[in-house]
Amino acid sequence: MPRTEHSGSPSVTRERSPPPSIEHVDTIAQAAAALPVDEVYNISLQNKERCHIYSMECYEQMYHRSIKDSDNFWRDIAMSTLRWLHPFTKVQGGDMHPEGDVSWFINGKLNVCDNCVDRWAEVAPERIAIIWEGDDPQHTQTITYKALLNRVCKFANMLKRLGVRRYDTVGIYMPMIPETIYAMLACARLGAIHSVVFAGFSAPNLRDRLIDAHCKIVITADQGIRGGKIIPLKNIMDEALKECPLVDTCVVFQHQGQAINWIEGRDVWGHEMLDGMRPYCPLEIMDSEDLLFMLYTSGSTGKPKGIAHSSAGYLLYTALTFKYVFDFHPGDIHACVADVGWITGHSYIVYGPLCNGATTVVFESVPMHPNPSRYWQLCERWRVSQFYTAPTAIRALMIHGTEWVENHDLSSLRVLGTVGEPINPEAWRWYYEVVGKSRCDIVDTYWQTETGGHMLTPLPGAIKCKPGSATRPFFGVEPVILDSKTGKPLHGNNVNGVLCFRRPWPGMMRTVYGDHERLLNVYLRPYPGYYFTGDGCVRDKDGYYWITGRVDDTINVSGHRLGSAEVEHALVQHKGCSEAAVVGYPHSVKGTGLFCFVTMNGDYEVHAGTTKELRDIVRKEIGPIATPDYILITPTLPKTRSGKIIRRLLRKIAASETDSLGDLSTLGEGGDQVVHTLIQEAKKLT
Ligand code: 6R9
Repeated sequence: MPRTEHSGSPSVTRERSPPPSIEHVDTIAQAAAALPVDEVYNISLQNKERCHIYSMECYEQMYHRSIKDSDNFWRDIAMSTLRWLHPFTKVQGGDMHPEGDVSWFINGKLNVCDNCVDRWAEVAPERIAIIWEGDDPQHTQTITYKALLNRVCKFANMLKRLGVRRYDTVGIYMPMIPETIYAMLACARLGAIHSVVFAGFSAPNLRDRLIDAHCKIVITADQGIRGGKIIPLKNIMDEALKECPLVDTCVVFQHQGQAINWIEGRDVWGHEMLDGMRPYCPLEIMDSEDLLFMLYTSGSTGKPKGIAHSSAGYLLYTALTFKYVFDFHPGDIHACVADVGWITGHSYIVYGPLCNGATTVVFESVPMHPNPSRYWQLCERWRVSQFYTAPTAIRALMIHGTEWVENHDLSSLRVLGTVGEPINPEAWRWYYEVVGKSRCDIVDTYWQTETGGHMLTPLPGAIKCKPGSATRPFFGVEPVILDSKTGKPLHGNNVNGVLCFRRPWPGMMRTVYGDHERLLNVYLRPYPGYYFTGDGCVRDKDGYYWITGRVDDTINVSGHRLGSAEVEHALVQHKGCSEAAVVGYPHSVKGTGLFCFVTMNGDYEVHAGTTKELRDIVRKEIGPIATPDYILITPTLPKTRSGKIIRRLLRKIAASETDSLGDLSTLGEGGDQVVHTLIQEAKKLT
């Protein structure tokens, strides 16, 4: 970018009597009442292994119905899974054509917070909703559904007092603490749209997201802490707010207690204000299609997109995938150790689990703090049944050996999930054998911020795994592999192309906030009639799906999607940098690392600290997740005759695949020499 001015389980016999036995429910009757009718199984603690979808035949039957009798399939599930304040009149509208705007459960009225909190507080008030474990393992909190309702209502009343009304947008820049979850649910209660910004993002990134989302109010904490390292959240917020004229209120929660700047008239202490609030707050009656939240994700261009999700469709889809993919049964303790700043946290820490009345773990720390057994301590301590993490964390832990896992009683674990990037078979096997002791199901779940919930995934008890494959489509999902050049579907097995989806599913994004054209241009127009994922994919001889990686200019670093353009834009902010091109290369822990090729202005003198300055500028502009692995300062970049950087060549050089450079004829004058020099320089660097 040029510088600019600025394995199978026993089968289930469905029985309508005795309800599940659950630790956190005081009476059996309450447990039964808490479940939708179709969930009353004869589950006992002695036989927790039984699965909802207990065989391949069962999966195929349900899958078939979800496609061939889609309206009835989704109608039944929507009616039995959610509490409606007013029933919907039509199941689904629209299709994948740009003009065919997708909608679900049309005219239905509900409140997401009611579904996630109130209905469980009514039937199982003493059940634990949230288990919080702080960065310091000594710091913990358990919050029952009754307490959750109380806190969310107080929170909602506080937001109301501060002027928040339905459809307002609320910015949330918070550490992984219970207040963050209260904030999200309080917004849902009021019909306000939340926009959570990952607390590892820098001030410029935060600013851009707050401006784009039109936030007038933001919620933050004094400081966050991860792995013992303090993150000065309020300072970063102050910096961002200097250029957010719309924001008139900043609610601050005290978490670490160190001194912070205070702007009178704008800043308010959240905990102090909450004390004065009434714990009763009526619900707003929302339409199925009202937006629940937006979450920013990187695209091929520099500007992140506010992916916006609906209320009913999103909630139903996360609830259903949570139940089936993690084979959730009442009494299970679910630990998704992602951050709520990402979609995984939204869907599988907050909305999916709580909509099922589950107990969900909110984990503030990192896998290595204070040592590499932290995850397994967490699993042992809370008797976790489902554990969900990213391949990058597994790879990082593998390096430290098996002894960190072996000292822990992991007998409560049943399902182990991964998300964010393809998992290499070696890491898969380690997860299966060392963590799961070869008796847990592994679910490699493929999905995106845009899809709301799992799209391709094994189902415990039904779909056999092949390490590295996300296996089969979830109910209602119709994957199609297209030839990237012709756009024609590739039928049958043993095909390789780009992954698209033919039919809408309830959890599909509804718009890019404030820029609906972008939804059409990025996802629906590339292959008319299909939703385009941006991922390459193989369907193997058995009909299993294997994701081969992004086919656009986004780079998946440790499961986080970054736009090469974003990183390039950050690099050219350095006063000496004239041009930058950033590509991904295979990295043993991160999956993909960032290799940056930069050229400096002729009058700039490169010195020993230049690389560090460039690296720091990226950290400052985007955040530590985007820290470049390699920066190669070069006099020129390989370009076509028309002046376009040939990224294909840079990818090869970064990956040290220089004996297969391919066609060099597009290179401009002297290009061969440029490439030769780059290869030598890259070798020296790596
Ligand atoms: C949930 C999430 C989405 C992109 C997606 C793909 C990659 C996610 C994957 C996977 C292979 C898996 N991805 N899960 N690739 N196997 N199981 O990660 O959302 O941050 O939007 O990223 O991540 O490339 O397109 P998001």
